Amino acid sequence: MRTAKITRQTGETDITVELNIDQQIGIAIDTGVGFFNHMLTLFAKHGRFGLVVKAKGDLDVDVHHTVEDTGIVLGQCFAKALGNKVLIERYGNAFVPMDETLAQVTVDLSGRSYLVFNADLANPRLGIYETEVTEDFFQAFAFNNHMNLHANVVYGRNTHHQIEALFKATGRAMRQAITINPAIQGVNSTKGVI
Ligand SMILES: [Mn+2]
Repeated sequence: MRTAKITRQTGETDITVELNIDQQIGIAIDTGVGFFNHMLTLFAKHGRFGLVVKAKGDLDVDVHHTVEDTGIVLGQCFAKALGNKVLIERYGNAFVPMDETLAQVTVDLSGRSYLVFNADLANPRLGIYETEVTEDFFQAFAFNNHMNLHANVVYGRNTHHQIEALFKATGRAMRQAITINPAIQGVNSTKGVI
């Protein structure tokens, strides 16, 4: 069973993430940020991940530290749970529509960190969530899981729909990429290591 549990404490945040990528044992998300809880719950549901997140951050400042640092710990948990990545598919791609919005996410668990993020988010705030931190979350997640993450809103109007479709698509793309395929010999790279 591929699992990880990591706690990270700084002067700004105190975050614990438990991840199980082989069994959706439960989803419980508590970050103090309603919209962000909604997004992480969707990510886990559509990725079929077991995910428990407890994040206490300095929300009296704003949501930035809490959201970015949760991305760091979630990325670290994936890296730890995946280990040497033997037999995994490595690549994943998903298109997810939500009403008028279409999002497309492609991932490569390559060992190299890169984020491409294209989304024109017209509404700056959803509840206390500041929508610009969406890119910061994906940056932190991609860099701490040493992966290429291309997150694109192809088109859309409603900012809630746009971000929600991105998180769902990321969950689905990650599910593909971490899937074990016995037909693969070693790791899925001619270099022999990823
Ligand atoms: Mn929603």
